[in-house]
Amino acid sequence: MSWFERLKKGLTKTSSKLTQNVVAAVDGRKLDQEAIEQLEDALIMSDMGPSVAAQLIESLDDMRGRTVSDTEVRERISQEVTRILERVAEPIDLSQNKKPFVILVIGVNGTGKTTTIGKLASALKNSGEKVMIAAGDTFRAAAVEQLQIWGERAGVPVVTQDNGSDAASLAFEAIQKAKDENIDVLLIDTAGRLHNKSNLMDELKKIVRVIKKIDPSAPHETLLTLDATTGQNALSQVKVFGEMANVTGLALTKLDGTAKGGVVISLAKAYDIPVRLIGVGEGQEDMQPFQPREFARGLLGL
Ligand SMILES: Nc1nc2c(ncn2[C@@H]2O[C@H](COP(=O)(O)OP(=O)(O)O)[C@@H](O)[C@H]2O)c(=O)[nH]1
Ligand SMILES: [Mg+2]
Repeated sequence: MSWFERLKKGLTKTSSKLTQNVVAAVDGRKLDQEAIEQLEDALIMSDMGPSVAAQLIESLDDMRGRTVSDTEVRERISQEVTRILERVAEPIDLSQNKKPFVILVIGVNGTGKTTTIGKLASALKNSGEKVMIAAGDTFRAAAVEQLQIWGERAGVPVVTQDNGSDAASLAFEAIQKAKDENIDVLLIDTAGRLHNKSNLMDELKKIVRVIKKIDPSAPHETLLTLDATTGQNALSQVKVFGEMANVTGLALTKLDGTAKGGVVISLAKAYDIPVRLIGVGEGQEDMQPFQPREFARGLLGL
């Protein structure tokens, strides 16, 4: 399967519902006010949010009063979606001459931090980088094991400490080790507990402080993972984590498991944070760089 096919397949839940609703709205009749309103509802239902939906509807202005096919409408919407997404589509820039390039991965529990690290480790290794992983979720033994499995699969070393040890001290050890071993990219996993905000905030800040002791310019990327199945909820997570850390990129996971894929557009419009990666499945291959046109076309089932 080509990566576009994989992407398209991953977005099926959103695209089939969206296409069905677009067809129902425009099917063989004039694009009148009623059809427009029905279209707007369809867009909002895919979790794009009202402001994006309004912008997309505006892009159909010259079609009003005409009889148009659902494909024409989907093509037009996908063009406008592409325009919105282009602003935030920026891959992680590894060419900054940092060694190791430190990527800190943060986010609410279950949003896909560990999985994203595993997938990213494979992809980076395959592109020739020397990669190391730090198992910074030191609270759960299962989390460390999960990461070790990903590490083995990718052929990437995983730095661990005893269960319950201090995440910051692990990060410190890992970055030192990465320096000694001439590692190109160090991926640091973290524990995520939103219900314990002040604790989490303190721990994250401590991790960052400790990393900076070794390299003041690190972390070079702070990646926030967001579970797309939570829809508009993801927006508030960006806000909360943005207050705790300097979030430099987003990874949207589980797009395959939801009809709420429109949330990516909502995020792009609300925040100017680059979307680095999207997850469309649980496998090693199911993580892709974010490409706006392909994403938009996949989302609209084109
Ligand atoms: N379907 C699907 N499942 C995913 C994706 N990313 C992560 N998961 C699953 O979501 C669950 C939680 O992921 P995990 O990486 O452990 O989250 P963490 O708690 O943030 O580290 C696991 O069962 C993963 O396999 C994705 O893109 N698609
Ligand atoms: Mg985890």
